[in-house]
Parts: sequence; C-alpha cells; structure tokens
Amino acid sequence: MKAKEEKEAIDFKQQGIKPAWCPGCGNFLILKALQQALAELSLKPQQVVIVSGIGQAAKTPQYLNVHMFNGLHGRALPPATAIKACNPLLTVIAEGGDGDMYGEGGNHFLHTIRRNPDLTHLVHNNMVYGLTKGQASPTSNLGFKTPVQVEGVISEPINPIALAISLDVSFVARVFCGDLEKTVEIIKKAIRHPGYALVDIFQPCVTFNKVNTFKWFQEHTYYLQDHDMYDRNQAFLRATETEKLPLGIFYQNEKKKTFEQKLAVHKEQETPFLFRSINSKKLEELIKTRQF
Ligand SMILES: Cc1ncc(C[n+]2csc(CCOP(=O)(O)OP(=O)(O)O)c2C)c(N)n1
Ligand code: SF4
Ligand SMILES: [Mg+2]
Repeated sequence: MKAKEEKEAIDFKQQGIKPAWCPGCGNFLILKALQQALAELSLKPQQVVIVSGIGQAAKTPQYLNVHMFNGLHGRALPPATAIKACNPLLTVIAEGGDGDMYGEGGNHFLHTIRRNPDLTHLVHNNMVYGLTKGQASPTSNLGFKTPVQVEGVISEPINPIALAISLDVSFVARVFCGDLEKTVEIIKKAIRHPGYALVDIFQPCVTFNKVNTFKWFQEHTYYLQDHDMYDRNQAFLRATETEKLPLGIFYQNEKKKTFEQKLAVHKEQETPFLFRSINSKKLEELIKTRQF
C-alpha cells in the first residue's frame, strides 16, 4: 500500500476503542482489510455507512471511523437497503456473521438478493456462533460437535454462494481473511459493483471452532482459475464443490437494475431525499386521499 493510502487507512480507524475480540481472531484481519479497501477506493469516512446486527462480526463497524447503525440480530439488510434508497450517494455496507446473516437474517438475505440494492454484504463466516460461545451456525459442517450439538450437527450446512447464484444474484464472491491482499481486492470490487454484492469471508474463530482453523482453511481452499464469472451454470457448479472450496468471484451480473433505479421516487430525479424540497401541494393531495 502507498504511503498516502496508509495514512488514509488510519483515518478509518476508530481511535481509543480496543476491539473486544480474542487474540488471534480472524476478525482483526477483516477489519484491517476493510479499512484498507475503503482507503484505496479514496472514500472519505463521512461517505460510508456500515449497518450491522448482533455477534462478534457485527461489532466491526464500532471499530471503524464511519457512520454506523447497529440494530437487531439478523436485521442489518433492511435498514441498509432503506439508507441506500434515501441517499444513493452513500457507500452502504451490511456486515455480520454467518449466524446473523444466514440464520436469523436468512429471510432478509433472500429478499435483498431479489431487490438488488446497490450495497455490499460482508459476511464473516466462521461456521459457528462466536458471541454466544460456540453453538452450531447454519454453515457448521455435518458432525461438528459443540456444547449444544454434543453428538455433532445433523443438518446439512447452507451453501450461501449456490443459494445466491440460484437467485441470479448481482455479484457473489468468497475469500479467506488469511490472504489479506486478496480480501482487500475482492472487497474493493464488491463495493465498486453497481448492485447487491455478497462477499462470504472465511474467518477462523480461534476460541470456539477448533476444526475450521487458519490451517484448515488454507488446506481446504483454492482460487478459481479459468473461470467465466458471467456464466451462471458454471458458477453454480463451482459453488457446489465440496472437496476443496473455491475462492474468488463466482458470478457477476451487471445487467440487473438496482432497487434504487427501480424506485418511482428516483425516476424523475436522483437527488437524495435530504436535499429535496417538500412539495406541499403533492403532500396535501396525498393526505386528502387518506381522509375518510
Ligand atoms: C433474536 C435473537 N436471537 C438470538 C440472539 C443471541 N445471539 C446473539 S449473537 C448470536 C449468534 C452470532 O453468531 P454469528 O452471527 O455467526 O456471529 P459471530 O459471533 O460468530 O461473529 C446469537 C444466537 C439474539 N441476540 N437475538
Ligand atoms: S469467540 Fe471466536 S469469533 Fe469471537 S472474538 Fe473470539 S475468536 Fe473471534
Ligand atoms: Mg459466526
């Protein structure tokens, strides 16, 4: 990273707050990658909003010098969609864990893909519920033993990449936070992508997941090569591989209109609501239609 960008990455650091994460947690790397990506995109802290729910991953925006909204467990995507719709000039990111986004927030995950708002969805996938001390999450593998699933997980894990492709997602990628450079590169591409962009980030939880460790992710992943990211069928096949898990951009569809572009309120003008003057005549007419 160049000296100027390094200085700008520091601008995104929340001064005086120490992350409440275990030493060695993969979340530190994701935080660093995000700071770096925002700086390399030459964004200013006041242009960025990060929305999160509950969990270890969902704490991330508290450690960044950006606008943030920290809401209910699993509910980051609806407010993120609304923020972008009200002010399309902002860079909006929804961030959280595998439990938060694919479990409690699974319904919102599906419908946000359908709506296609222009936002970036970062999911720290550690295959466990970290904050609540190690229960199985929707991405825990079969047989994964926890203090609750004492005999091992008996349900198949969700495959968020294949699920997203099945819904003709606008952009979907997977990275491993142990490769910082690649993580920064893909986060930048996701932020630049015009439409909903999911980045599933493999993130070791060093305290409650002793199976899917840094070493495990290194040994069980590889980078997609000679892959046509515009070919949906090929992307789906790669996404369903299980022996080794591919990393990189699986699928991209830039032809889709964004949620904001489809909204009637943005048809005549793209100005954020904040800067629009109130049309009292229209408002009065609307109120009248509601009076009985
Ligand atoms: C409605 C609701 N259900 C359950 C909880 C308890 N809870 C808090 S965080 C969490 C899981 C977090 O797991 P994940 O999203 O994977 O994040 P991680 O801590 O692993 O980063 C749960 C079940 C809650 N806070 N609210
Ligand atoms: S419990 Fe796991 S996810 Fe949470 S801070 Fe510790 S290592 Fe990270
Ligand atoms: Mg988790």
